[in-house]
Amino acid sequence: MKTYKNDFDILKTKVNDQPLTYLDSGATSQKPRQVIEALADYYEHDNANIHRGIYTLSQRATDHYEAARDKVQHFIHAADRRSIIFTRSTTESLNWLAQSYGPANLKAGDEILLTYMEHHSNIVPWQVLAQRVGAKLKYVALDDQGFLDLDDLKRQLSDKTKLVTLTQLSNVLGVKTPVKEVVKAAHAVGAKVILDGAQGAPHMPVDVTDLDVDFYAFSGHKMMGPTGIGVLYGRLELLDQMPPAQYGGEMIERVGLYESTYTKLPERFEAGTPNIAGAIGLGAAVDYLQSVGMETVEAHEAELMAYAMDKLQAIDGLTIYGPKDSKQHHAVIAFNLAGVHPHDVATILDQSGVEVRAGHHCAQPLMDYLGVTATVRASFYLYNDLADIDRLVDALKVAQEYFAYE
Ligand code: C6P
Repeated sequence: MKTYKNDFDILKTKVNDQPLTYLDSGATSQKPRQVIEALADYYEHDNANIHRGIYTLSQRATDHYEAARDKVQHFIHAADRRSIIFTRSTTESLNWLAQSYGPANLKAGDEILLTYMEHHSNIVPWQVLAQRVGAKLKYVALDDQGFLDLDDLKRQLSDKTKLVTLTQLSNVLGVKTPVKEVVKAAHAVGAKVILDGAQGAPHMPVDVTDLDVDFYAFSGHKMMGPTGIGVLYGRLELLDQMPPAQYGGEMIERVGLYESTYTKLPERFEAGTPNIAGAIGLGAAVDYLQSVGMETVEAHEAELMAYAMDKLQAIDGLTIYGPKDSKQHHAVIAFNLAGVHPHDVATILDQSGVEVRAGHHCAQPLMDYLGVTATVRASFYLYNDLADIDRLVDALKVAQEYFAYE
């Protein structure tokens, strides 16, 4: 298995006097040197505000920022660069849709279809919208392995459904959702589809044009980019009709004392000084991922997953949530050790330098659905290798011994 660790200096660090085994990329990924250098390079050589200055430095900063937009456009195969709006995160992208697209397009009695595996960021904004306009939220069931129940989705779709909003990859169950089938069924009743790509964009090739989704949201920090930068992709004609999400500088055409007109896409959605460095860093992350190739990223992770599933399933008293077939399970493995609280497991693992997440993973409705309050979660990325999984397994055995599991 090829190693990519050398591009990530942080992986040479120690925690608790142990070599770092980073298995929490689902929460945020590490950044390769290429991304860190792009950020430093921007601040050292090109830093200026964008779109405003007539001077050279500002033009240079603007060029880098807009080049990052082009890179993102090509990364997700959007037909038009104006469809790429820079936001702060997946969370902000989804909130903007709920606050801006929502009230302009939904009314009392309309329905929004979600799934039981959504992250809080793809639930709470819709609850607030539903309360605001009098719409109703409905949830699509999962089967006993955690896959989306397409039949249930089709049963629940009707001409009242205005939005279907779902994750591309569950941050707990590791399942992919059947996006194309969902889009086909939703469009047949005239509903729009929002895809939460927070866990999708980092791990698989994405083609929003082929998927035919109406909106796509994702975060830079989970795909080797900096924190504080995210993306909202929208179908051009939908973005064009959507009221701005925020108002202020940069997004205007002409400001009068009592009324203003707004500029064109994408600037209309980027009020104020944007996260210029963040966008440039995200562009560098896209370059990095593309230099490896998203198919290679996927294949590398599939190998890790196959190895990890085998090793974890062999541990007595360990329950894995989501499909047991490693080919159907991606990027994250959520599990529990019988008789040991997930927080205790994570604390013991930390003593061995193995960093995993424990808790509800911002998916409390899914935890309720699974009948648990919390799980441990190990999540992988390109820079992990088989030795990381061996260290996870060894540390889990230490945890079992510590808590004297029989
Ligand atoms: N999940 C996790 O550890 P932000 O925080 O805006 O970058 O991403 C929100 C988000 C939305 N959808 C899904 C499917 C997600 O997994 C996340 C973030 C992290 O699982 C932090 S809770």
